[in-house]
Amino acid sequence: MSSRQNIAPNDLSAFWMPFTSNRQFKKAPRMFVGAKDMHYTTSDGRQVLDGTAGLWCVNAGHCRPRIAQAIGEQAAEMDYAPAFQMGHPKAFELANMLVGIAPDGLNHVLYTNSGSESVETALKVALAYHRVKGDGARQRLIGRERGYHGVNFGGISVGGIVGNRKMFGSMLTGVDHMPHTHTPGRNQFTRGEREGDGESLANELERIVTLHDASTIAAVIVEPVAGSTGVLIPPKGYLKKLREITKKHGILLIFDEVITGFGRLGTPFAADYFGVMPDMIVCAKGLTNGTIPMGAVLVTSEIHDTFMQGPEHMIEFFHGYTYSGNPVASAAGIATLEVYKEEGLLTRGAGELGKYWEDALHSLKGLPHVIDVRNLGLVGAVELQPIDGEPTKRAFAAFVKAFESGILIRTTGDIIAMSPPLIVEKSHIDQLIGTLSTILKGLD
Ligand code: PXG
Repeated sequence: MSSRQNIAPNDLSAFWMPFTSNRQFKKAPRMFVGAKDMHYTTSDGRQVLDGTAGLWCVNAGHCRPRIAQAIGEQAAEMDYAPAFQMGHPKAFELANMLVGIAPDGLNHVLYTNSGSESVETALKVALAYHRVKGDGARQRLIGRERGYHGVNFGGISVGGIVGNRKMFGSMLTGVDHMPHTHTPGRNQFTRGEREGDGESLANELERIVTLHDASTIAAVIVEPVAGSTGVLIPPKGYLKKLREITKKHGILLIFDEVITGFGRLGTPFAADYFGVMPDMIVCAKGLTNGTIPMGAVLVTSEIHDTFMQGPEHMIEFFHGYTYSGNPVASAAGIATLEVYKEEGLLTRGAGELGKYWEDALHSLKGLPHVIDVRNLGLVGAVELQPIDGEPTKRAFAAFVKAFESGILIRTTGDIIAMSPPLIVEKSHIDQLIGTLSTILKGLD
């Protein structure tokens, strides 16, 4: 008999889990089996408060009936339509809704299935845009140290997280990186954006432009607030200055808003929060409230129109995915944006609730191991002093204890990151931060 038939359905070995310590997990699995609004249900029947909106994506809270219904209906009515040379109404409807909430000027949408694919798509648009304009020498892409732009080759090349890069060879050539914006020792425990070094940090881009010459650079890509690396808030004036420099040199500016998009900062997009208009916005996650994989790239009319030339029967941009604008994903996106709108979720993190979140987070200052607290909108991070010689161990212990104590947090290195669903109430914030405080007091 082949060994195939001997594998029990609940055997954990076949699934090689992503970004997971597989051996640790499989010895002591942490399983969710249900979710509703602000909570998960574990396989042993416990309620866990979701302090991270899943993985920064369930912005409207879990299992919203409207979204579930839209998905079910669409799957029954028309499951799939070819993405190339054919259309279906909901992909267009969602694109119009997205443009409706996007900053003015971002008028066209390319669909993808994830943040990583959105990044690759935006980088390819940037390269092709310059080439179509007859400026094909602009091939360099500039990212930033500690940046996270997904896990595909373009994204890890412009990204700046060593663990995500070092195994994979030389990756894309012609890439350079600006310094990250975190200056520990100078800006610990800042509430929101700090003053002081925004311009000087952005001017590092001028140095890179001087080195390579603007005529070789296609685009700069940054997360407005760096998420995965541990919530790094940019200093005041930084993004404005990056915009000035890129504009001056004819370089496209791409905001990777996979995390900051859809209300995380108390505005629809971070571009709104910072008052800076990029040439493209990359998004995913919150677009479908985490239900169905979908991402998007929003581009200006200038970029879009540049491609719309040549014979009309010709394909203008040789790029796309089997599932670009998938009907079920589109239906999920439409229902999600309706829920955001009706409940005012895209601006809920501004004002009083954001202030409450900030105060709660900063109440952790002074607790054992806490060396920094950072926040903006409804995102926050608590940085812990690593255990000597054993980086990440302390924060991971906090994560496991948190799960056992009924709260879901996220850790990256020795940083605890939190980003609750935007439906969060003050009582949830109290529970989240209260439990975390108890855990921190008991950590080795
Ligand atoms: N860009 C940014 C800014 C992201 O945060 C991606 C691209 C890639 O998206 P996909 O959908 O391909 O995973 C991301 C994803 C975490 C965490 O806890 C962050 C992400 C994904 C999973 C976990 O920091 N960000």
